[in-house]
Amino acid sequence: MERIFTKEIKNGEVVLKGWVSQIRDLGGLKFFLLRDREGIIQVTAKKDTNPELFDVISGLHREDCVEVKGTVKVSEKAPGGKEIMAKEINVINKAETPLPIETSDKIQSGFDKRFDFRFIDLRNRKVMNVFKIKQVMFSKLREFFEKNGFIEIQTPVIQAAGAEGGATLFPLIYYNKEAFLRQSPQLYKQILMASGMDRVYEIGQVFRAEKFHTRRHLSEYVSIDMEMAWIDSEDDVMKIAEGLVHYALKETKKTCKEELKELGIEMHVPELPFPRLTYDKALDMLSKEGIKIERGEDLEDAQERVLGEIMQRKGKEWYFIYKYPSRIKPFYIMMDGEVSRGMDLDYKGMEIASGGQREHRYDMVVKVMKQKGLDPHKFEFYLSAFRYGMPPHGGFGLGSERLIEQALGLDNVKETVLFPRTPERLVP
Ligand code: AMO
Repeated sequence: MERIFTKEIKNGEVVLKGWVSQIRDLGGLKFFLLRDREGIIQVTAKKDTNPELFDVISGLHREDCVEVKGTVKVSEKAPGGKEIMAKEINVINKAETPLPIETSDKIQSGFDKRFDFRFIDLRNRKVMNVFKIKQVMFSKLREFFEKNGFIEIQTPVIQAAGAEGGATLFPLIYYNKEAFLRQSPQLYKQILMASGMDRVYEIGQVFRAEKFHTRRHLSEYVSIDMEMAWIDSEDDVMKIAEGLVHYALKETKKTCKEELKELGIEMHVPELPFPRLTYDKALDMLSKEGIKIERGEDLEDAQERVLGEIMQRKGKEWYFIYKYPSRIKPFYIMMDGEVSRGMDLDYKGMEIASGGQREHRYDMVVKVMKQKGLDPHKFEFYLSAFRYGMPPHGGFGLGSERLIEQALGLDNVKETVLFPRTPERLVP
């Protein structure tokens, strides 16, 4: 007989495989809860009808791997209204005791312990649900890109030059040369705009050597990047960004009803279009709350949070900030004098995505690079794409972990990563 998941149990004979979650002894009746990926079911043995199995259950420990053959019985007392009357219980592999961390919701271990034993941590359904929802979210993000004519690309992770500033680069030795782990697919997605691909997206790991210990920084994260050609302004990019998150949230909410319910989360689907605040307007709004920011300075995390609260009071969780001063935007963003065509997308007070219209004129890119203290010679491979017919273009990079963190109301981006990389954590 083939093994089925607990969720698929109807009636008759079944074979289940999973972990022992809890064991109970009621004298003449012994039972345990068997947990597999999809749920939990009670497995019962009676002393008078099945003395041998009774002894097997006595020898079980929590988190042992077991195979159970038995018959489905309707039972009002059992969780889920059904139980399995065991005919055979095989212990496939034993778990050591005591367990290093808890798998139930009741006792929460600290982050460090949980990540050391992530494989056990994931046996907690609430933790597992985050990753089930994340998987659906990724497939919906992809679906949106496919529906809107974007071609999926993969660009190099090992790179010769970084696009996002030297401070956060991870260097490595590439044969005898210095190389870096990519901070972003920025340079390559732009090069491809000169190829005729027109619309591309990439979902992949990027690396930032950021010695921050915040709820929003990781040393390795998955960036959702897109780039599109023949645009008129940064507004074309904003339209794709808002369409993307609107679609992903709407469809994930529909698909993950059960998981969201178990987590006690009401996922909000934002209305389109999202508000577009100019940088000046954002500063004015903060100034009214007593927060003064020098014009020309970037918003800090705490200031972004206050802006998020102001916007939430207006019923808006999502909003763009655009028309940033040119001096705080990277060299690849188009600048109209002092004001840039860069934009950020914020979600409940946290920056989720950043992008804008790019500079596509060779002379201008070189000029701005020099102004920002970069050596154009190091970027020859990138700059040559601007010399043989580069169309106007733009795009953004969106942090997938921050998106999931905010959508699920989690306290830290690390909750959304199976094996997080932080300044202190390189294993597991
Ligand atoms: P930026 O550096 O702003 O832009 O990054 C884009 C988005 O990536 C996420 N992010 C991070 N998430 C977790 N940990 C980090 N250390 C971290 N750093 C950034 C954020 C952020 O909004 N090349 C440009 C994008 C573009 O213009 O297309 C870039 O990488 O959600």
